Amino acid sequence: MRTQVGIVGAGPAGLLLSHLLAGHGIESVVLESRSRGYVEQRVRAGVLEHNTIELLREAGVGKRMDAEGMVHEGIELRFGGQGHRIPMTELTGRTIMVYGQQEIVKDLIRARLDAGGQVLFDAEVTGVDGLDTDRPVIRYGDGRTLECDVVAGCDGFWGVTRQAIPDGVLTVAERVYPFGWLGILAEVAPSTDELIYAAHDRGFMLHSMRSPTLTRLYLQVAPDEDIGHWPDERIWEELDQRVATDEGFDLAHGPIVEKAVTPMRSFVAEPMSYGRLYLAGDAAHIVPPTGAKGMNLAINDVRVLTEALAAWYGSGDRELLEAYSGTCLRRVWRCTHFSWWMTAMLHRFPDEGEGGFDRRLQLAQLEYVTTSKAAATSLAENYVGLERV
Ligand code: RFL
Ligand code: PHB
Repeated sequence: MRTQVGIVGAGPAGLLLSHLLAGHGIESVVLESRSRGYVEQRVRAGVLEHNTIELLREAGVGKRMDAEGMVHEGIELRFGGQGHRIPMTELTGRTIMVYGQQEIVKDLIRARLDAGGQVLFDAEVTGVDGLDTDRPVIRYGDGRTLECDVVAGCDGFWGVTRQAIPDGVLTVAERVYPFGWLGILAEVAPSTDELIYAAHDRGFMLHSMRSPTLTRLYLQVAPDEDIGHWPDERIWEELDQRVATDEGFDLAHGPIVEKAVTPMRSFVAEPMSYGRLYLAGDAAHIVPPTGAKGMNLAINDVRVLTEALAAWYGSGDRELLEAYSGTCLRRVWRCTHFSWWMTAMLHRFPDEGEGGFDRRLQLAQLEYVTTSKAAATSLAENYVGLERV
């Protein structure tokens, strides 16, 4: 088989890239190791920043998002028994949307298949050859091959495309955090209208949502926490304690329909390209979820890559392709900093220094961002998403 752009991975990055390229008349094939049902049910991100919302609308895949997504104008930071609202829209003029990543994945798969696009499920990529030639070849399934002009590595952190880059080419910057998140999805109406990020003495918790009848909640736990030690009652008990306020707060409980532990890391591989391979999304960089940036970065990468490929196919101009990695990495590092900063401010760390020094700094920082307009605006403009570059 042969195509123009061979895309590895049908996550938000790979699917959106295929869709955007089709808008420029560029052909692609998406190869995905998992089944369609699996990728459509995988519960992950929930927060879309302003640029992401706009891009999905411009690309003609925003209809269900606009009908079902929940527009948010603020978030709450909760600590010391009190809630403090960050009025993001008042401070920045922008809003965010809560709409599940798997819903975007469903919308994109439908759009690709309706347009006659090729998305091959249960097609695991085992290797990529000839990246330093102008005819790279992707190997998948039982001995099949896809020949293309360019390979887009959109296969996430554990994928194979980054591994295909020869040793010594990439510089990797990494931080592994000493905790993870236990995430649940519960069939119960959200207990608040806005997200709550709680920096409790017992550890961080986050109250998010997916719909008027589905609540998404997270608890800071050990990175290697055994989910078997967390029966539903224990999860609710811990959430109740961490979300509590001095006035009292009723967290609605309901049947838990999904639970999983995710370790947390920051990871950036540079450059994001090698020969005819371009990495996008989690294949090139990972952020801890505290800043809600991972999927938004993945989407920004493929926007930049689409423009670069359209220029190259259109006029043979390689300038944007050559600038691809540098253009993306500026935003990646801004978001890596923001995600690290939010993570550091909100979680309990195993070693907090002499007399709880680090904890005192966290509380001083929380106090500052919730009382200073300048500090709150800085948080808000990063959260809703900085301007496109
Ligand atoms: P994905 O979604 O991991 O998709 C990669 C796809 O590649 C496939 N694949 C292969 N296919 C063929 N051959 C192979 N050899 C392959 N190896 C892998 C995989 O099956 C998969 O389908 O990467 P992509 O597209 O770069 O998207 C990135 C996002 O998924 C990720 O950044 C976000 O989910 C991160 N994230 C959040 N991001 C946000 O912007 N806002 C949030 O609120 C947010 N919350 C979160 C998150 C991630 C979380 N977890 C579980 C890590 C909350 C959590 C708990
Ligand atoms: C989510 O709804 O899954 C979510 C929201 C905000 C975050 C991370 C995850 O920072």
